[in-house]
Amino acid sequence: MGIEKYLDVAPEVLEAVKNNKPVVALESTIISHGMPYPKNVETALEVEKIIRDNGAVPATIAIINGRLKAGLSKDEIEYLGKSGHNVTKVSRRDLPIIVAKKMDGATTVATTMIIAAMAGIKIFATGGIGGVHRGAQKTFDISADLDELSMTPVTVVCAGAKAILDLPLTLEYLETKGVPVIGFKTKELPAFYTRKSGLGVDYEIDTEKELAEAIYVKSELGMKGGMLVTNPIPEEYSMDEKVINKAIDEAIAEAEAKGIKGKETTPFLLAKVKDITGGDSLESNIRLVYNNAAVAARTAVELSKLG
Ligand code: PSU
Ligand code: MN
Repeated sequence: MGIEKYLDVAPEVLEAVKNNKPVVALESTIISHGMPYPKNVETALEVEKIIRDNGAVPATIAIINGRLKAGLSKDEIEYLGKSGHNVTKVSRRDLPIIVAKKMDGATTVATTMIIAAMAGIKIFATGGIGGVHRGAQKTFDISADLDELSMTPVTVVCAGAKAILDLPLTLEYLETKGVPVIGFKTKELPAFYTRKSGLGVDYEIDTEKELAEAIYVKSELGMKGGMLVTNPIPEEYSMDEKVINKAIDEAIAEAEAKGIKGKETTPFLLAKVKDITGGDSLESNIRLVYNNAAVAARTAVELSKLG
C-alpha cells in the first residue's frame, strides 16, 4: 500500500514529476484565509498561469473530502476561495484528523510542504510564511511553518515575512533549526510589503540557476529540510513603510484587545491590515505572489536540468 491511498496527484503533475519536468507547488490557505473573495480566486488562477508562462506545471495543494490533492481543478480553487474561513485551515497538527474525518482543508505553508514532498515536488511559491510572533516570549506563538522548513525537503519562495511577526526572532529560530535563508538578489531580508527590514540574510543568490544548484546540492547530500528563498516585492508595488507599520501596530493592538489567539491570529491580522490600508496592502500582496511564482517556476526549470 502506497501513499496513493491518501494522495491524488493531478495527471499533468504526475507526468511532470515522473519525467523530472519542472513543477511548482502552491498553498491554499492564502486563498481561503489570506485574501478576500473573489480576488483570492482570480489571484490563484493567475498565479497558475504565471507558472505555466515561465515553463513549469502548477500544483495547487489542498485537502478535499479527506483526499490530499496535488493539483486542483478551477472548480476546486473557486470552491476554496468562496468558502473562505468556513474551510478549515490545516497545519501539520490538523492534517491526520482532517483526512480521517474526510473533511476539506486549506493547507498552510507547513502542510503544503508535507503534501508537496509526498508528491515529489521540490519547489513551492507563496506570499509570506508564518514565523515567530511578536510577544512569543510570553505566548509561545511560533508557526509550525518554521519547524517544517527544518524537516521537509521543499524550497519555499516567499517575499520575506510580514512585520506582524518578530522578524529578528524568526531569523534566529530558522538559524537554530538549520534552515538556510537566501535573499534573491538582495542581502537584506525583505519585509513582505516593503523590500527592506534592516536585517541581513545568510546568503545572497542572484540567479535562478544558482538557486537550483543550492537546492540540488542539499538534496544530493541527503540533508533533511528545505530552504527559504526571500524575494523582495517589486519596487513599483512596495508600500510606504510608515503606512504599513502603523496598520500592523493597530492590527496587533486590536488582536490583543479581542483576545485573538492560536490559529486565528495570522488570518485576523492579515484581514485587519488589509482593512486599515483600504485594500492597498491587498494589491501589494497579489503582486508579490506573482513575482514569487515567476522566480519559483524559473528555478524549477533550472533544477530539472540538473537531473
Ligand atoms: N502570511 C501571509 N499570508 C498568508 C499566511 C501567512 O502573509 O496567507 C498563511 C500561510 O498559509 C501560512 C499561515 O502558512 O498563514 C501561517 O499560519 P500560522 O501563523 O497560524 O502558522
Ligand atoms: Mn500560531
